[in-house]
Amino acid sequence: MNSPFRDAVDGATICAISTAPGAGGIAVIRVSGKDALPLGSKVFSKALNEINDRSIAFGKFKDAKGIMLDEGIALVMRGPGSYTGEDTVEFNIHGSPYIQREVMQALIEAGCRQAGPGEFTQRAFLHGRLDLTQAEAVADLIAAEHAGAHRLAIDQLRGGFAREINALREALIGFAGLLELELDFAEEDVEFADRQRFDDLLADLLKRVGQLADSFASGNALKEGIPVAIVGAPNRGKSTLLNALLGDERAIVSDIPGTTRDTVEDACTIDGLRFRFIDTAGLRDTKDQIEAEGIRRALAKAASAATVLLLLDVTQDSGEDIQDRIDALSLPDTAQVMVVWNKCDLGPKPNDSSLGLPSIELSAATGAGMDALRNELLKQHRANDHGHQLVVTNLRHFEALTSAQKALQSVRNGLSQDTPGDLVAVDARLALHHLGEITGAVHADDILGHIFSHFCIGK
Ligand SMILES: Nc1nc2c(ncn2[C@@H]2O[C@H](COP(=O)(O)OP(=O)(O)OP(=O)(O)O)[C@@H](O)[C@H]2O)c(=O)[nH]1
Ligand SMILES: [Mg+2]
Repeated sequence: MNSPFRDAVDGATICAISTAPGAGGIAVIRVSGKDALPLGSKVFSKALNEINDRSIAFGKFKDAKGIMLDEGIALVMRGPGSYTGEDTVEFNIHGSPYIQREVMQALIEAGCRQAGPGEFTQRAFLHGRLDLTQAEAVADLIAAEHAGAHRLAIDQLRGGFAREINALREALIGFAGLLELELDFAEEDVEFADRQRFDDLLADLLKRVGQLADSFASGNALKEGIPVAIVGAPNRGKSTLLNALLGDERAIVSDIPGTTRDTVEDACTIDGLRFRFIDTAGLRDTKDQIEAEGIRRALAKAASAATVLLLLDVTQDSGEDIQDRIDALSLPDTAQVMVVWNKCDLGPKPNDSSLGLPSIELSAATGAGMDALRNELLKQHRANDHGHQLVVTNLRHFEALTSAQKALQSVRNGLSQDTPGDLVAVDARLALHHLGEITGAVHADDILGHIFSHFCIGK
C-alpha cells in the first residue's frame, strides 16, 4: 500500500475475538497483518494462501500439538481491499469460550499478537481506508442504542462530514499559499491576492465552520438524549412522572415534601428520538443546606435543558402565578417551557390559557394523558431533527472546529488591521491544523491512542 502512515503500523500480525464475550452459537476470530495467511494456516487444516480473495473454506482447527479443536469456516480477504488494508482472515468457530480461548492461544503460539482495543480500525485509518471521522463513526455505530444515534453514525461513516472539512481545508490551503508567496517576495512589497477576495473567502469559511460548530448542541442532544428537566414545587409528582416516562421505578416517590434531594436522570427513546429526563429537587425556600444545594442543582439542570416541564398539581396550584414561577427559574431564551398539570385523576386543571405555552393535563400515577406529553415533546424536537444534514456529534470535532474558528477570526482581523503577513500566516496554518485534526490529515499519536482505546477489542 502506498500509505504515508505505513511505518506507523508495527510489523505484527494481530488477532482478536470480534464477537461479544461469553458463549454463543458462533464466534468470530479475526487475524490481520502481512502474515495473516501463513500464520492463520498453522491453526487451520487448509492452506489459506490457496483460497481466493473474499472466499470461504470449510476446515478443521487444531492447536499447536495438532489436536483437533473444532471445525468451521475461514474467510480470506486480501489487502489492500480489506477493512484494515492488510491481508485478513476471519475464522468462524463454534462459540464456546473454551474453543475461542484455545484457537486464540494457537494463533498466538503460531506468532500472532493479541490486538489492542480498536487496533483493526486503527490500522484501517493508518492505511488510508478510513479517515478519522469515519473510524470514530464505526465506534459510534457499535455503541448506538437508538435510531437517532444510529443514523448520525451512518451519515458520518458515509464520509460527508470529512468531505466538507476537506473542502474547507482546500479553500484555506489556497489562501495560505498565496499569503506565503507574498512573504517570499516581501521586499518587493507585492500583493498577489485581492484583499477583498481574501476577506470574502474568510467570511465564507467562518460561516461554514460556525454552522458546523453550532450544530453540536443539537447533534449531541440527538445522540446522548435531548435534556428535559422536570421542575416544580415539592410533592407535585415530579419523581412519579420521571418513573412513568421511563417505565421504571427510578426515583423514590413519597408524600413527604422534599423527598428528592439530588437530580436523578435517565434516558429513554420515544418514537426513535432519544430523550434524557431529569428529575429534580422540589423548589421551595429552605434553611436546610443539603436541600438548598439540591435546589441549586435543579435550577442549573433547568437552565441547561432543551425543554423544561413545569409540574403543577391540580389540587394545590392555581393558574395565576405560573409566569412568576417560570421567571424564578431564570431560564435562557432558548429554553422551551411546557406547563404540565399533574394529578388530573383528582380534579380538573385550572385555566392557564393566557400564558400561550403548551399545557398538558395528565396523571403520572394512572398514566392518563402521558401520550399527549410524549406527542408534545416529539412535536417540539422533531423540528430540530436535521434529517441528513451535517451535524457535529463528537466533542473532539466540536473543540477542533471552535479552535479553527478562533484562528480564522484572527486571520481575518489580521488582514483588516494590516498585521505583518508572517503573523497572519501563522494563524492560517493554525486553522489548517485544527481542521486537519478532525479528519486525521494531521494527527498526534496520543490523540489516536485516546480515540482507539475506547473501541472494543476485535474491531
Ligand atoms: N393521585 C395522584 N397522586 C400522585 C400523582 N402523581 C404523584 N402522586 C403522589 O404525590 C406524592 C408526591 O409524589 P412525588 O413524585 O414524590 O413528588 P415530587 O414532586 O417528586 O416531590 P419532591 O421530590 O418532594 O419534590 C406521592 O404520594 C405520589 O404518589 C398523580 O398523578 N395522582
Ligand atoms: Mg421527587
